[in-house]
Amino acid sequence: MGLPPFRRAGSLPMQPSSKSNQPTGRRSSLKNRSVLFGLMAALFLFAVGCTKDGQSTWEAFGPVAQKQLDLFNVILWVMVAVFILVEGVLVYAIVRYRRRPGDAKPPQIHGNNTLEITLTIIPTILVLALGIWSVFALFEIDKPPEDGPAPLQVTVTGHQWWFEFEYPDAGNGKKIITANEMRIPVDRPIQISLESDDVIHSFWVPKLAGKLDMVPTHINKMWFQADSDKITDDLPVTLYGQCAELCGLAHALMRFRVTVMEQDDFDSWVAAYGPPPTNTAKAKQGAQIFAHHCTLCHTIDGPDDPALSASRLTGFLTGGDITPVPAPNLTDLRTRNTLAAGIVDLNETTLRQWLHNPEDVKPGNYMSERAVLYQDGPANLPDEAIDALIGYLLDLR
Ligand code: HEC
Ligand SMILES: [Cu+2]
Repeated sequence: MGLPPFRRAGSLPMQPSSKSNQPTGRRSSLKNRSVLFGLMAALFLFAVGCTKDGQSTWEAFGPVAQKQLDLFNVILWVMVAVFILVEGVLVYAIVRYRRRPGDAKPPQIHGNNTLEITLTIIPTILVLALGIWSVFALFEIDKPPEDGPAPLQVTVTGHQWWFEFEYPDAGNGKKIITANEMRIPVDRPIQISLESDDVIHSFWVPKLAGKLDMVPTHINKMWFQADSDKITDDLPVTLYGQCAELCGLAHALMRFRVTVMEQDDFDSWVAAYGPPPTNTAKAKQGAQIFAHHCTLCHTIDGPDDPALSASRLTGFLTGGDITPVPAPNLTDLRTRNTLAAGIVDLNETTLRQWLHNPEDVKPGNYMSERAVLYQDGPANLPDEAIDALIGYLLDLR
């Protein structure tokens, strides 16, 4: 037959015998192939589905993200060019010089010094150039520029499954502890220390900087800045962040927001940070219920007392059914826009749902698991009590 031995008759679809013998099998394999193609296309669209408004890595709002994006773009496109070139030559050679029936055996050669040296030198230069440039870029974005404005310090602690933000000095020596929503002034470097109280999490705000792990017993440092000339919308602008390290049951529900504000607005927020007022009967009632049911885990009257935080953490790590756990500081809850680590918008309805049964809003969270109130599912609290709590926490009049 003139075919090499591995081409056994019937083993390839282009063999006339298989074509005439199994027409249905061929059609169904074509169908399978289109299904597969469809799935791949859907997966691709899904993968590129992060919109510009959302959590996009393709848009940089500051110098750190911009440098990383530049690096990424150059490496990506250089490699795309190399890929197209190499694959192009390969495919051309395969098609153009394929073996045809009756072809004589081609001359057998070995080695080609010029070609081998060229093909060693080009990739070496490419890899070295991109490597050296990457190292320089790393040093460049390692620390905020020294001649710029003084950085604002923020310590971010990862908890299962929410983020805690601590400003040792947010302005005029005022210390602030808040959760899940970080506020930063525009055009000012933010120096971040990353910590974790339980497992490894990862801190990621794509438009400001690449991700960095939050590791228990070890502090990782990073910085970023939001530049006003890169942000086209009016301030304040809200950016999306996300825990990027699988950290347990509710990992996918561990988001956060970064709100970029004018320095003046930031200062007003700092000045207003404090416990919700208790100047109405309802708020007083809410405060009492809060003191009774919630202060085991939550602080509401300013930054958490370090000794209390430590004892909550010990309670959490020692385990047991009903113990204190680290929980979001609720001092400024009324100034926030989201609830339970950015899962839902914060309003009366969602807060009611949360206080009625947190498990409905965020499956697996440690409030429903560990608070006495939720041991049998929904809270065992009268509606008026929940009303009073909402009025107090959100400062409703
Ligand atoms: C056993 C400890 C514990 C008790 C008691 C507790 N909570 Fe929580 N609470 C938590 C934890 C942990 C979270 C974080 C859940 C998450 O997002 O995964 C939380 C989250 C919240 C949030 C969302 C905060 C945010 O930043 O979005 C609110 C509001 C809240 N709790 C209110 C209350 C109120 C009101 C009470 C009392 C009726 C209460 N909690 C009792 C542990 C507790
Ligand atoms: Cu996490």
